[in-house]
Amino acid sequence: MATHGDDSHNARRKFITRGAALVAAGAAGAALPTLPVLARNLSDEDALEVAAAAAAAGTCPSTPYYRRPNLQGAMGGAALADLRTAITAMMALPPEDPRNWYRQAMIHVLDCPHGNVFFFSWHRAYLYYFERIVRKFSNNPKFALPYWDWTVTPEMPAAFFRGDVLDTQAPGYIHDFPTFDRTFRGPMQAYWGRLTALQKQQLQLRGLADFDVFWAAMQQYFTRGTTRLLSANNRQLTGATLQAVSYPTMVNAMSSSDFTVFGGSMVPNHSDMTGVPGMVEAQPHNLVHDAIGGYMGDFFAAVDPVFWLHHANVDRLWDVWWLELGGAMTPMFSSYAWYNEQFSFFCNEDGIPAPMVNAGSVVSSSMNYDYQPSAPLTTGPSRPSNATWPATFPMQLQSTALAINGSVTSVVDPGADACNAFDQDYQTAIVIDMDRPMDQSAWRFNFEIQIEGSSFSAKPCGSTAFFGTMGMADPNMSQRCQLKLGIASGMRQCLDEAGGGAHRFAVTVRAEPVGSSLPTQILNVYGVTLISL
Ligand SMILES: [Cu+2]
Repeated sequence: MATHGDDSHNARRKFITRGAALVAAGAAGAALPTLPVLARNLSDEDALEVAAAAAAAGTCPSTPYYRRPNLQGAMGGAALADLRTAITAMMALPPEDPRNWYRQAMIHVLDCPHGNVFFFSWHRAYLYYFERIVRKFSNNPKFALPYWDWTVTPEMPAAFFRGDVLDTQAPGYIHDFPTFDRTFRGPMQAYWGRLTALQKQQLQLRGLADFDVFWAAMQQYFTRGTTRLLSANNRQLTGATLQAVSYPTMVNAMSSSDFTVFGGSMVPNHSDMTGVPGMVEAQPHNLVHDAIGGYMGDFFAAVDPVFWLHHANVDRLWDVWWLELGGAMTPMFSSYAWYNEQFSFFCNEDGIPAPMVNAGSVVSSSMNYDYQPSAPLTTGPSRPSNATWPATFPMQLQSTALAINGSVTSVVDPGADACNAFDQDYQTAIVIDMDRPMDQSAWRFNFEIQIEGSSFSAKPCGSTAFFGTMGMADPNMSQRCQLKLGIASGMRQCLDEAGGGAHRFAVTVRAEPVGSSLPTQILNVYGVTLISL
């Protein structure tokens, strides 16, 4: 085939321009155009065509529009009732059917990106097809996935603890690996035999080189325990998790208009999980997963129905950031690798494979849905491009070995301009560069800030954690990694107590065990950097 580099380039530029208009229209509440669903494997040129068509398509007014409801609102109960009906039906499907409840959850194990720039768009596509399947099996063509806004309601909804199918303790859930193995090994082995070359390549990149490696991971999820840590009488998010979902943390997470800060760093492909997660992912997303525990604590998380409401909220936050708070997606559209990345493991409501290119799962309005508004969020002031203070402040490490229940401290003097900016709520973050733990789900990192030599106590300024154990078999994963933490309030508190002027800050990172295992590994810490967002 002839290449038309110029044409593609122009098509993409057109899409960017129109996409921006489309987004502006969406934000203004105008009627929104629709996008044909990408239900086949698209070439690069096709993708550009479809995206351009989508942007031009104010012309398909007949497709219904879905508004995903707030679980706490008037529509929440009815949506949960539909979800119950659909889960019951999906659990009853044969294990060979890709719409079976467990089969849907295994898509996450096989393909979900975490810690990189594909986190939001991949999960958007996953929710999109799941929602279509629920529409079919709830017999409600108007079903839209409800979301759980944990910032407003930091406790797991009671409906998930009532012994019906929303409760993972209900009959119908499998809690022992032998039963799971008996039911699903054969069908999954057959599925593996039918994988496309692209799927095999993507699994390889993920460290799932063959079926046995995958199945060992499945066994591990059951071995780690499937019972939630939260219970009917203990539904509250507490401590580090409560801070991670709090309003100040969200303001910080929303404040950078750069998608690779908000949404995760660029990596060559979505199967590569060695990037730096965005702050929504690393803080509320990961810590809520960990706090709920059971299936939610690892990559088989989508077996727990609350997964879908948790991720609907994460997905909603992407829209809030982009459509309401001035986040900039547009630079991403010129990244060929990001725009054309292929997701190849989804299926539609008829059980037919439904490959998706990343470009197809970026604009929620083009996927025909939006969100019922929840409590408004804002951004804090961000560093202006002509700021008199630097964007990054490398800190001096005072020690380099981090063990469970141990800590490392580093110090920096950001100078008077930066301190003044921080004192006026300019948003800041900390990046720690260290070894990736072997058992990454067993570690949590709590950060504290103190003005050096101050008589005031250190201020907790947030916590971050990894999610899941995926990739433990992948040699690429046992290497250095970076975690970024938005500082919710510690900096401001320190400065308030210390008065104006320049100060030397000390940041202490404490490693704390999550769950019952107590890792003995010592992590090397290579650097800590303070960032002005
Ligand atoms: Cu998740």
